[in-house]
Amino acid sequence: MAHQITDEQWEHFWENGYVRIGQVATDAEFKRLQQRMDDIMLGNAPLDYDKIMMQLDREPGKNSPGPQSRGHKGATLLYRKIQNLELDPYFLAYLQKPIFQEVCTKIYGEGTPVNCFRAMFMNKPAKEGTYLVWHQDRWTDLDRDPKITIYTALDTATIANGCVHIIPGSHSDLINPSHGSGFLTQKQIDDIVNNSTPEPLELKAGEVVLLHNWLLHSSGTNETDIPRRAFSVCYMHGETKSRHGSTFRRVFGDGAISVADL
Ligand SMILES: O=C(O)CCC(=O)C(=O)O
Repeated sequence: MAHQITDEQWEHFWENGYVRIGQVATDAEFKRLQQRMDDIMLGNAPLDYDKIMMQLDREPGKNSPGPQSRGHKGATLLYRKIQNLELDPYFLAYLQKPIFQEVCTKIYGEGTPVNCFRAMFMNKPAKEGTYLVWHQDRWTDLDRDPKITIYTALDTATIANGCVHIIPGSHSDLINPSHGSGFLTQKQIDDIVNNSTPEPLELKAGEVVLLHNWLLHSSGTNETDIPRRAFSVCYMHGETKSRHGSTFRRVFGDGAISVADL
């Protein structure tokens, strides 16, 4: 099959740690994803919610996000994060698009099995949202770092509604090589971020961007009446092991799950 991502786009990715690839879904598919996300939050999707990790943007009565745990937390659009969306047929079909397989092949090599580390909704509800501190996407329990995240804006993302900010080129340095967690300390933020030129990653609704997992990024809160919803999928080498015994679903290669399995 002809490649859908050009050499120039790959050059941009390797040099800067990210690249925009435009909208890859049809308008009808994309509208379905937007609608499905709201249906999931409102409890109207025919899903086994006990398998879906759902976190409210504000814990009732508190000024901080709720716990990250499985199960529906109420019919509201005020969720911050929802994971395990590979269990939803619409999101699974989307994250298994051939263009995303092409990306994973480029990153992990021809024939390498690929698992979904996480298929995640990240939301800054209208007039709400939680600041996300500068970090690289790394996890202490994995025996190797996943390298690629594919991020789709479900709404137009602007500075005002809390778009992601990035530091282009920062993927070439691993900030905390020994401990494996991606979050920066305040001192590292002072030393690294405040001496760099972060850029807002403003996106059109539907636009897709490839993010190197080591690219430093953060995001703010939403000052507007427009929600800032996004779907972010981190693809990992299929042989990656979790020291905690977590298991991950194969999405490309032999034994990959399909919508019919759900
Ligand atoms: O959407 C956001 O605000 C942040 C998302 C993020 O950190 C990620 O996708 O890795």
